[in-house]
Amino acid sequence: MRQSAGAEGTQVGGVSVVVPTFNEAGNVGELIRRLAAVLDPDRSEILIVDDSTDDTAAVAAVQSGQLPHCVDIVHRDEPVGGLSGAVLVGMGLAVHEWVVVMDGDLQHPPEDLPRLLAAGESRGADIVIASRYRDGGSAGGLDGSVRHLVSTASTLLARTLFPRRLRECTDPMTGFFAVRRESLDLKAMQPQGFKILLEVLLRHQLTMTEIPFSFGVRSAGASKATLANGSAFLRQLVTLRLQPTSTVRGAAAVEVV
Ligand SMILES: Nc1nc2c(ncn2[C@@H]2O[C@H](COP(=O)(O)OP(=O)(O)O)[C@@H](O)[C@H]2O)c(=O)[nH]1
Ligand SMILES: [Mg+2]
Repeated sequence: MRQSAGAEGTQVGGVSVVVPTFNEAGNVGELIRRLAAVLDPDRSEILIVDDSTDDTAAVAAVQSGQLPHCVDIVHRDEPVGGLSGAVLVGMGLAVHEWVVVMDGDLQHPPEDLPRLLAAGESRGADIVIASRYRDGGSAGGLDGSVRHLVSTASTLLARTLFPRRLRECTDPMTGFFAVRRESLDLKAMQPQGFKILLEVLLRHQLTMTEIPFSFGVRSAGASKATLANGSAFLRQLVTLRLQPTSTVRGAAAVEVV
């Protein structure tokens, strides 16, 4: 990653930003605009992998047309693997050194990207996890006490089932992270449901680090999380527990900003 001074301040390069979208027409334009402000147009790309039934792809195309940045909009008529499947498609298309995965509803602030990548570079990590539960972070944008409870309980469950691998990972449920593209083995992943980070962490040997971040309030539209996602998460945990997974090489070396 290199930083350069763009018209709007410091811009980062060497990064492919993967955004899964499902009916985010009210958010995707602002997301692309705010991402563009922190990305060097010559050394970055935004990959929108869209399964929408609304005009998310059209809105994204209009916004992209006003920018010098490389924005690819992949619309899937036959979505396979839901959110996680979409992220996998994006990872497969990515060309830059770092792959950032983030949501399309602005709950993951684009302005945190430079900090995410700087942590990976300065600490020599393969993956940087943006954590809501690290000191200085916040899960305030979770919608209501039930969502807070589900998030806390599922985090606890995952860390209990993988005590060694996830010992130093405070937020294995987050959808906001940066991973070095070359450290990914896409064929090793079997995505299902919402929790792609678990697949990334448990099926690879990665040195990881975390930064705290504040999970914002969804900007427009409604959450796509359903009870079915909850049961997919439980199936995913069982599958990962029963299958041999890789050892996280640097799990003990987590640092915090
Ligand atoms: N491509 C794709 N994106 C999805 C799908 N389901 C959810 N998303 C996107 O994944 C991100 C997280 O979903 P969201 O509904 O905000 O989940 P929450 O933050 O847990 O409430 C958002 O950008 C959604 O648009 C899906 O089936 N396919
Ligand atoms: Mg959301």
